[in-house]
Amino acid sequence: MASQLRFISSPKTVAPRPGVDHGPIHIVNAGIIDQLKGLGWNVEFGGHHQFEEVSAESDPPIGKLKNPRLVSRVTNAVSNTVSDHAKQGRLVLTLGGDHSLASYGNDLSQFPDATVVWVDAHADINTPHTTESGRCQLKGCLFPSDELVLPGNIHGMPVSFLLGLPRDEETATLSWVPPVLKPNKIVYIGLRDVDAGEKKILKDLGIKAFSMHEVDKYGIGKVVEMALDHVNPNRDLPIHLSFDVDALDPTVAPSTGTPVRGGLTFREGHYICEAIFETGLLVGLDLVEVNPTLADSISIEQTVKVGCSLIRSALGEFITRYTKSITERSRGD
Ligand code: 5AB
Ligand code: MN
Ligand code: MN
Ligand code: MN
Repeated sequence: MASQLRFISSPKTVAPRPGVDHGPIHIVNAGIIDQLKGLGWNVEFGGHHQFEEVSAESDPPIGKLKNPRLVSRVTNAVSNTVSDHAKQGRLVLTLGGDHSLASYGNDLSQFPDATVVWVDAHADINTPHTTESGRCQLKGCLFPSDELVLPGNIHGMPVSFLLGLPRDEETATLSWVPPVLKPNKIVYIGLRDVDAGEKKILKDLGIKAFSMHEVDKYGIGKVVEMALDHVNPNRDLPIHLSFDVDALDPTVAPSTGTPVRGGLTFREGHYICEAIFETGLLVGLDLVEVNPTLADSISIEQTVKVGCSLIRSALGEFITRYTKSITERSRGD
């Protein structure tokens, strides 16, 4: 059966810093399709999703939510496309764009038992009520410390939508997102910039998170093992890997919208991808938040290349042993 590559452009206006919609085009131009074919995948490229620009006047905030109608339309279209391909047994790779994609919402609907491994500096579990403003420095972000991050960024909220947390008039426009995720089915790796409201949600719901502190303390091998033990103790449930490049240290992936110091090394990031592939349980993969407009050309190339190599690692580069049947089916072996 074929694997399906799905490339997503999400709109410029979603994340606080424009340009993240260009990430997928750079990753494609860097040769990811041929690279994956070289790994033995039967690749179907679904094309770039393009959406018309919507003026700020025609999409005013709902509560604090920025660009709610546009984001809703984009993510809904992406979600339906992903769903169509997942239904046909394809492993769907979604390139962002920012993390508001939430495309795996429908992907997960195809796999009710699926578990989510969310690799990120951020928890992306704000609700339209907890989202807060603050200075970059206080937010942990690397941009000039007096720069103000305004609230309402939907890329900081997808997990809360998948959990079905916000359900009121502020979120009506995004109420189509299926609440497919249970708190015990998601695990985080790489966190180091979590807002106060997010910490409370994580604590209240008992969601397991391995921050950079645990990565330092136990090493990445043990952390991945503990993370999988939590959500997938018998290693028999499908896994969706959602990888935000800002989980990596900014020295490794500088060209991203919300870089935070003290992140995963090049190898730690790749190890996570390799270990997930090795389980044979991967059913969906997102690689998001590559923003090719935020740095000099060398940093951009570095970030695009690291994005490509994370994808290759999650899809089997250097791993000859994989244990279960889901990936074998998708890989066409
Ligand atoms: B990303 C922040 N928590 O809600 C917010 O890059 C950052 O998808 C969100 O992880 C970062 O605006 C979203 C301060
Ligand atoms: Mn994210
Ligand atoms: Mn992030
Ligand atoms: Mn971001």
